[in-house]
Amino acid sequence: KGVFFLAKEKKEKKQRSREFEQLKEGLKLRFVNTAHIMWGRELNELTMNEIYQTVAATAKQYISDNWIKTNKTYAERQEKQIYYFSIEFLMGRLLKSNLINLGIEEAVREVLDDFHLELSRTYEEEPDAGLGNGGLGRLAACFIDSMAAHRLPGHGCSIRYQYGLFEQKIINGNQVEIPDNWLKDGFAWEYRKPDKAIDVKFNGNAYMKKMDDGSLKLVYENPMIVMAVPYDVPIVGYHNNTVNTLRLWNAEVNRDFSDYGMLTQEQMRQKQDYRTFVESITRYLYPDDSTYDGRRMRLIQEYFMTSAGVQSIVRHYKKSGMDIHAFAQKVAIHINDTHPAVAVAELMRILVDEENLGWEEAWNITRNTIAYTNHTIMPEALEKWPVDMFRPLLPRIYMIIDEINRRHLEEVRARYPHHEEKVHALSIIQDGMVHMARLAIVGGHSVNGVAAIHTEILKTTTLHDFYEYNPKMFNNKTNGITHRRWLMGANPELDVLITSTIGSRRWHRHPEQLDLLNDYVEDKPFLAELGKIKHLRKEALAAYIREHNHMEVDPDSLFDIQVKRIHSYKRQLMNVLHIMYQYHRIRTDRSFDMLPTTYIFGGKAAPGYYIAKETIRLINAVADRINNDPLVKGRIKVVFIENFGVSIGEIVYPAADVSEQISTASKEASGTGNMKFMMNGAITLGTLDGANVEIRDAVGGDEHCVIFGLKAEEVLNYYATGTYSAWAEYNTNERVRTVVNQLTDGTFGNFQSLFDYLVHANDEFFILKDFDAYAAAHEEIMRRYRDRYHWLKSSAVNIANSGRFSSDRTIDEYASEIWQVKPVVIS
Ligand code: 4GP
Repeated sequence: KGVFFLAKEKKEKKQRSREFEQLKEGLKLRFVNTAHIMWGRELNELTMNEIYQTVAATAKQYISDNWIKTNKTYAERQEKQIYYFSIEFLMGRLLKSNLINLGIEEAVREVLDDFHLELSRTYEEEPDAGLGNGGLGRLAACFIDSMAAHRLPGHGCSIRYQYGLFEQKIINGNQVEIPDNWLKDGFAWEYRKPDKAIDVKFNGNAYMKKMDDGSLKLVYENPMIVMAVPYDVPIVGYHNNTVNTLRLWNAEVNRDFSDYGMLTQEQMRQKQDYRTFVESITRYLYPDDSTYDGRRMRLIQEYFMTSAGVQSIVRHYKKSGMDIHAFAQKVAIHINDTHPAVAVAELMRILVDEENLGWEEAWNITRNTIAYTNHTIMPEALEKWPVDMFRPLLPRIYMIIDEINRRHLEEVRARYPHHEEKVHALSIIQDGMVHMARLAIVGGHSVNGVAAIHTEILKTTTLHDFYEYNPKMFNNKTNGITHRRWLMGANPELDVLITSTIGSRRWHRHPEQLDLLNDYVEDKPFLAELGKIKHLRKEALAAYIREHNHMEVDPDSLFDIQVKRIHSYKRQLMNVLHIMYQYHRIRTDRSFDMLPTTYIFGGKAAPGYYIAKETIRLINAVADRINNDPLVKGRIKVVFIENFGVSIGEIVYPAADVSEQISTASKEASGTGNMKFMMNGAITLGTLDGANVEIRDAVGGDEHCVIFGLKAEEVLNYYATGTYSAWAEYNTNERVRTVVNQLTDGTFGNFQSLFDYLVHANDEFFILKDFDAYAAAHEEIMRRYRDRYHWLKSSAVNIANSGRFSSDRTIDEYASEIWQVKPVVIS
């Protein structure tokens, strides 16, 4: 039997290598042809960027075959489709992940090799599609990857911003924002579809007119029409022929717009104003929200993409011959946070005004179609729009929301007679504001949080009244990340080690099978290899830092990393205060045995967020002082990595020994960076917040992570009772006082701003309160790191139990519990 098996295996191998050679031949032909067609020159005359574009165009030929097949199959089979609406999609680069998903990365590498070209260098040429800012946008990108991987007919809908989030530079220690002109060399993956453009209407006058026969007819006069042109991006499934679509909308002037011909000066001016306005709609991600016009522009963007998206779904649905009455059985619309919440009113508008359905039926369809995810309990992110802004801009949509609310409140009053407080709390329009989360909840059939603790907080606190009103619609879907990008793509050596250790590649498709590694977490040869790979990744990050920060860091030191948006609740400030404390100890306590540590930070601060920008300035001031102090002798290094984003993250996450997840408990809805670190073998140093709670469960408790600090109930209780005093903390805790005083005593410059924020503005996020516990947690990390065997074991335990944090698992839960959608095989 053994001999038979071996022979069979040999045959298969041979067969595979024959197929591989054929694939290479085909690729080579297409690659050379494509280069000639695109550039009209010989390969050896092309720049690196041109080579990149040629490789992308070659890959697109493999993608488009499957894209056509996929769309055809979906149309023929009339399967239910999912549309994931998100104002951000933080995609990063696509070439590498597309090649991995197509299963041709190795072949492309070898073909390029034959021409003395390096595939990895072509990767570097691709700009990050920075169509997002943080967690919510990256989650959307992981989700469409997982939907395609699991053969789910799921598509994205968003905006084609001309400028992504700004590019961050650090100049003299300060964040400077540079426009991110990511489209300047074109975007290789998009397909403009002008024939599929949609009109979106703003402004004008909408009212019901009484007709002669007594009936009411909607009149919408003088709307301003903006043309939404879709740019489609193919989303490639992993080794499965599925290619879904991310549709990005671009705002353009109306199709019969012309500013030629006989025009008066006044007409000319109007035309120009119109053009200027239209062209500004999709120019920037995050228009400046410190001004009224900036905030209004954000609302315009929200309606623009939502209206275009919903209209195009209905049009496509009808074109494929399906019955509008069955819409909710065939379409799921998911709204990622409240930005696309106007989808509720927009779908109602289409069903009632254009499809002539009765209100009741339209309402049932709408509610059964739409579902909403909440991503944060931070009050500033729960969107509300002043009626005075909303109504003139979207007159018909406002009428509809008003009617939705009127009917909704009738029900509320029937449920809670004589309880006007409840009516207030549940009203979509309240005190002159339109509450978007409330619209999303009332107009949908599901509300979910993004980690178990977050969902509980939504139920008990943030959305408590809605939970009481309709408990059944609340559910939890703990976030996940695509292991294809964040492990297989970012850490190929670790991929190989895992596969050869468990003897199978099956975990690529079934990441929960990473748990087979649990059999090896005490296996010394395996741990030795794991240690080597971590070192390799640390060397790669050190090389990046050498190139970009012009400084040396020691890959043998512990790499302690915090990368994420800079925000007070994420407490980068606590991290840097603790480094200041360690520095103080080095200077004052000769017996202090500091484990050589490299502290690495990265993240952008919102341009108008003063405390966040001061925190960046402090990190850089501390880095400057400590890195140049001979007394420290390299025992501490502090690095701030500029312009953190998806591609830099792919270098950073695999290199971490320690993952800093130190948000004030209750504030971080989930976090997803924590999962990327864990999957690459870092140990979590964190609070019991967001998904940290589930990470701790997954690794079996405190032996393989270090948890510290206030619990969510304690934090919420402090807020409720107002009993926390930062001033008292400052005065009674000597360690805290020593460090905080250094903010203004000139050791690092003057940071009165941060001093006041902590001591006089009462330290909203309990940095002083948690400081001692945080310092103790660092001691514990140092103790553990010195025991190499146990450290590596912990690292292995983290990897082995990270499978549940793959977005494949999350997406399966959405598909079966919220969307009721099944996979469709594309043959
Ligand atoms: C983020 C949350 O802050 C983060 O905890 C979560 O992991 C992520 O969404 C995905 O669910 N929220 C945002 C935002 O990005 O803009 O509110």
